[in-house]
Amino acid sequence: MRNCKLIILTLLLTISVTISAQSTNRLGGSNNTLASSGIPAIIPTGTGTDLVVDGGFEGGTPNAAWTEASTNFGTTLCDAGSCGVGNGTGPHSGAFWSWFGGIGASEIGTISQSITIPTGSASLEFWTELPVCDSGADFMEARIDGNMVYRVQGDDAACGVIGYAMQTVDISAFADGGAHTIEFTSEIFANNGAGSNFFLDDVALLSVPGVVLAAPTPVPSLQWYALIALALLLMLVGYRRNRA
Ligand SMILES: [Ca+2]
Repeated sequence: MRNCKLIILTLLLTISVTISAQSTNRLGGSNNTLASSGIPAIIPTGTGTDLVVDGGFEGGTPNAAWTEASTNFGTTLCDAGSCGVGNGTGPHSGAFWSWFGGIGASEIGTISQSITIPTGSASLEFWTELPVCDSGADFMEARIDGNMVYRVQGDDAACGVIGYAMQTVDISAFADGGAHTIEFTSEIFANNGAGSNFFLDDVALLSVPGVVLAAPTPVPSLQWYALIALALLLMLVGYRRNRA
C-alpha cells in the first residue's frame, strides 16, 4: 500500500505541474500568438513599393505595359478626346483611364499585366467610378490568376456617384515570389437596354517584401489523461507485486 500512496502522490504533483505549465504558455511567456497558432509569420523587411508598370494608363493605346481587349472597341483605354467622359469624371489622373462598358449591348472588356510579387505582403490599390449603371448583372472585377479578389456590380451604392473612390485589396496570398496575372475585367449585359460605364484608373500593387518564418513544429507533450493512464498502470503493477 505504501507503493500505491507514493504513486498517487507523484501523479497529483505531476498533474499540478503540467496544468500550471500549460496556463503559463497560454497567457504569454515565450509563446506568442503566431507561434502558438502554427501559422507562418511574415516579418516585413522594407516599405511598400509599387510594382505596376503604367498604373495610370498614360502610355495610351496600344499600351506597352497592359494587354487590352474589348469585344466592341478593341481596348478599354480611353482619353476624353477619343471617347468623351461618359457622364462621369473621365480620367482620375492624367489623360487616360480604363473605361469598361460604354455601349448598350453585350460587352466584355479586359486589361491585364503580369507582375512578379516578392515574398512578403502585398495590396492592390486602384480608383473606381461608376457614373452609369444599367443593371445589377453588369460587373467589374479584379482577378489574380483568374481568382476574383474584388467585384463591383451595377446595383452598387456607388452607381451614379460622380467622383472616384479608392479601393484597397489585400493580396498577400499571392506574394510568393512568383509571376501573377493582374487582370481587371468587366461584362455588360444591357438587360435594361442601356449600358454601364465603369471607370478604373491609377492601379498600384504595393509590395512589402518580408521574411517568412516557418510554422513551428509542434512539440509532443504528455497530457493529463495520459499521466492518469500511466499511474493506473503503475498502481496495477504495484498491486500485483504486493500480492506476490
Ligand atoms: Ca490616368
